[in-house]
Amino acid sequence: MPHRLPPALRSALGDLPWELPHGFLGADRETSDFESAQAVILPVPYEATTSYSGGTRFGPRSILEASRFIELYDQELDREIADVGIHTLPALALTKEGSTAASAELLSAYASVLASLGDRFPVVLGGEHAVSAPLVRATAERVAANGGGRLSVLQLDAHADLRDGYEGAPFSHASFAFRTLDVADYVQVGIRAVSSEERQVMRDRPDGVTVIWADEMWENDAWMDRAIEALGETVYLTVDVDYFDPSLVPSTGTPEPGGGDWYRTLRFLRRVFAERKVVGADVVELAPIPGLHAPDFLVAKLVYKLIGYRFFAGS
Ligand SMILES: [Mn+2]
Repeated sequence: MPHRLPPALRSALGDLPWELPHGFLGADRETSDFESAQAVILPVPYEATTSYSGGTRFGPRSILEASRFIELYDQELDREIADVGIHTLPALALTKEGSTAASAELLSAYASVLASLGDRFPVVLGGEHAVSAPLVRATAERVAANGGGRLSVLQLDAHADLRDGYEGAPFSHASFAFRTLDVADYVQVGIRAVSSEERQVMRDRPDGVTVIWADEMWENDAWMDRAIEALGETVYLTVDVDYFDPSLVPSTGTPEPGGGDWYRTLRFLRRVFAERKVVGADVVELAPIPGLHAPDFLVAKLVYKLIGYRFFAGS
């Protein structure tokens, strides 16, 4: 379908086999139109403070590219999730004048995006995890302004990101959660690499930070109840892809052995979406490895599942 062709060319060239567009799912204009879309993808390929190995700025592009090859029919939910309409915004290129300026820019940009979305479900594709601090803050402020109470953040991650700044940068990928403890409570799942200081932050704030250690997840499913009970009514979901075992997703800056697998994670997330109101999500820290497509595809499919669960988790 020649969705992006100018009208003047459509009649003459409309039957040619044009490549799919490069937005999420390669969706054509009819199914991805902003007005009718119920979900919106915002790529934020921001990378400044990655500590080990880089490449997260290529994450959004690889996720979008891989998403073009996802089967639209979802066997678990028995429907084409894409029918909800998924619109992909242009990528937001944040300022390079330091992480503090970039964070402020994203806070104000995302607040404006949220104000224009209405009830649409936003999913941000990072970029490094530093982007989640302004996303959480803007979401928390909007939820509070609408009388929704205090925001809970569900963080799937190998790391707690509870450092009070890292290598001189207050808005670092390693401190996004600490930076937002004033506006949100955290439930952190899959954690398996923390500093002594972060462990102390967890001990000092038992109500503000609930931790599900990765090794607990492999014993039985009791952690799922504990995690969901700790979540308030309104939830923001942030997925650092290093949450997954690196045998599934080696394409990330600081991989840690252990962590989440595919089906257990989906089972948990479906319950979260069914039992709580999830108002937004981000998926960050994919640093694609050229030629290794499976992790990119996993992350793209995860994003598709999140959108599916948002609208059909209880069905
Ligand atoms: Mn992490």
